[in-house]
Amino acid sequence: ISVKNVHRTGFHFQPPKYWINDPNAPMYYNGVYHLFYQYNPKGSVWGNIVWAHSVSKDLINWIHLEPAIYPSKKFDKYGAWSGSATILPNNKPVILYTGVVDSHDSQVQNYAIPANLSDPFLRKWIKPNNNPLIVPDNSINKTKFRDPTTAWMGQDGLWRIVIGSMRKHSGMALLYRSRDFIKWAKAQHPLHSSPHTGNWECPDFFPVSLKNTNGLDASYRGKNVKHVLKNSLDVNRFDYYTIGMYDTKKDRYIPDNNSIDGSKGLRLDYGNFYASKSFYDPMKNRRIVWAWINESDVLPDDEIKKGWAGIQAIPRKVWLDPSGKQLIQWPIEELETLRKQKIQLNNKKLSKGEMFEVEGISASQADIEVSFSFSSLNKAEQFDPKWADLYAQDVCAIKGSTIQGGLGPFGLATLASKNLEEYTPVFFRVFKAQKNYKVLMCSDARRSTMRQNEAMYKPSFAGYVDVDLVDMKKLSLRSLIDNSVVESFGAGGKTCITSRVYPTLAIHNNAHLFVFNNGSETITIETINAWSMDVPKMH
Ligand code: DQQ
Repeated sequence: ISVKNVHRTGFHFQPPKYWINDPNAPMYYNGVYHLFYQYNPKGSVWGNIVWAHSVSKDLINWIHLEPAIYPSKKFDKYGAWSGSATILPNNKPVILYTGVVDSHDSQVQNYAIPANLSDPFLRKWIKPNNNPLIVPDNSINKTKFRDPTTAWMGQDGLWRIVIGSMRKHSGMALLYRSRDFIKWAKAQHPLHSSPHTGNWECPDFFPVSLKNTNGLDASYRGKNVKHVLKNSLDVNRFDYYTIGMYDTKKDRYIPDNNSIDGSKGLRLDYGNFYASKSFYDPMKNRRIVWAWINESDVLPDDEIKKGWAGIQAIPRKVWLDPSGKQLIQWPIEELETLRKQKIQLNNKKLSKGEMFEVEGISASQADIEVSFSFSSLNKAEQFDPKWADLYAQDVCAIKGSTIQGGLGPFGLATLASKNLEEYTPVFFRVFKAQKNYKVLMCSDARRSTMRQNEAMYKPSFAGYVDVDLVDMKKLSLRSLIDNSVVESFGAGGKTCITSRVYPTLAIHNNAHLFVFNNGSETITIETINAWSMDVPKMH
């Protein structure tokens, strides 16, 4: 197997070669899903950014087209950066994107429209001459003014967008309004801002239903909704969100009391997952979120050798948890069309220190769902009060998957070599804190590869799972394993963690998959359903 392909993913979205980053302007239009994305047509490191364009009928099999937007005019000569699509009344799509206008990264906002609405793939896009639409006023830092959202319309008939920005270390979502989509005026106040959060990239603002898992169009104005504001924090490269109320009179977004901005807040994914963007899919009445999963092999040299860098996460349906406190995400159902051989196991007990192999599927490219249960919480280990100030990731670094616990650690050892020289464990550890139980979910890359290099990024990614184990002594886990990526969904999608890993032994047919329990409490595996995953068409 050549260096180029050893770690290449099988069922994640990728072009044939070179660098990709942010998903841009995902949309559904006349029977076709579109995905644009930041792409370097000349190499496998970031640079020369254009908007690559792919289309699909099912979000799984893709046709790659010519780039839709590439730098050519004064208003985007130094780069066509991220942006979003809006479908205007009369079914007319329009893209808003950030143009870079000089070598200092000064930014403006532009629009592009399809050249020919009767082309089912919308191959050609026009950048009209009245661009740029929005230039930064004097109060705005020109180099931190980018990534316009999908527009939504208020009761007053005005369109609104937000643009990511920063002023004096406060991250902010600048609000602009327009009647005709051409002339835009900055609102006096940002939609929302938060001190000490640094620059906000790729903001995403959308309504979620309090009633069911259906998605809502950005302009939805009914009752029984909350709003979500997501931003991608430039300082640590994670996607954070809050849930709150959109005050349409003041045109401001107010996060709920328990929903906080910044690095102590909720994350869409507690691993490698950035610059996400959602869209409303009217076909299936759902909201779908895309995100960029970058490489973690750190040395740019690796990427040059491979000839490719970056993948898109499996699209996830996203909705509000019935508690109203967090989002739930789940791989879109279309992914299931790639499931091949299946194995199923029921009712298997795993006592302390036990481990068994899940055989009969290809462990380097698989979809696995497991449900665990246990009969008591008594053995849960103490949660050290000192850990309250740590990030979950740091607690995972302290406890890991091998230090024996009480209730857990139990879970999957993914992309494992036969003798466990390499593996990426995805697991739970349950702690007893002062007032409640805390469920830690980890996807720990520290033993993922034998490759020795100080620059390797092998974090012990982790997040807490907000479940009530007193009522239901069960935890479920789903992992999508794809050669160099493991995307995991805890408790039905309450906590999601994506790891990029680069095994040297656990590749292709030499990869193994185990289930383990290193806690003293016996765990019952109620069911395992696991499938080998097929390779979709991407050409
Ligand atoms: N990537 C784009 C920017 C955006 C950043 C440039 C986020 O528009 O802020 O490629 O990854």
